[in-house]
Amino acid sequence: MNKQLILALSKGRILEETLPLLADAGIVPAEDLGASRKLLFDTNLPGVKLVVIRATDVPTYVQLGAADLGIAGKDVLLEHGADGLYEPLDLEIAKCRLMTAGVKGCEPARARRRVATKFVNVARRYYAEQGTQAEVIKLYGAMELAPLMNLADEIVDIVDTGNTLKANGMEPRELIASISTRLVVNKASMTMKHDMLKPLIERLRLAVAARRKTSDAPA
Ligand code: PRT
Ligand code: MG
Repeated sequence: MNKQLILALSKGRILEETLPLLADAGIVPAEDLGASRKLLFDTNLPGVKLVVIRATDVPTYVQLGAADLGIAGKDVLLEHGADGLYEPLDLEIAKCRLMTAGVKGCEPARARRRVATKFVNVARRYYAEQGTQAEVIKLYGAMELAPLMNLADEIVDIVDTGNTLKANGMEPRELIASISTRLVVNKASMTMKHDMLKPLIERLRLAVAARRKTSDAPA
């Protein structure tokens, strides 16, 4: 049977770290992803194709089977819900933290806190679990501006070094989740295309393990 596998990659920051990892795993696009406006690419492996799409669309493509597998941030997966997806592998790239943050030195005093974020589902779930009343406001970017402009008391956002918060007079408060990039697989594909998927997942698993060994090695 003439089967093919489609792997959906997240554009942007994650893509920059994904391509070297794929190369370590022996998966190489047939042409330079940046050199054309194409979105669907062949690879060196027969039957394995790549699509490069918005990070937030990756879980949707994989869930609905338009792609067999995908690479996406855990933050995006948590926000999406990611029902109907297997998550067989932590790729250990693009690590960061999903946190609450507020204006430095300010206690969140309001009985009903206003929270600005693009992670509305994660935020609602988190504040509900904490027993904190929160009005969650959806923003599409520049979350750290919201408290400064009195749009919100607090934000839920991704923090890496903390420099962005600091530069805007804010500080991180509570950790919601530690984030890294994950491999996700469509559940039906996992069964129907297991013979093709298994070796591909294994290649990636070995590449991640090899990197971990290198980074753990004494200097
Ligand atoms: O452009 P689009 O709206 O689609 O999304 P995006 O710009 O958020 O995507 P992109 O390309 O930045 O990649 C986002 C993915 O990378 C996230 O889903 C995470 O899984 C992962 N990631 C890892 C990060 C960071 N580190 C990160 N530092 N995503 C975003 N940031 C941003 C953060 O939002 C904040 O503005 O960097 C800033 C914080 O960095 P520090 O170092 O100043 O704390
Ligand atoms: Mg961006």
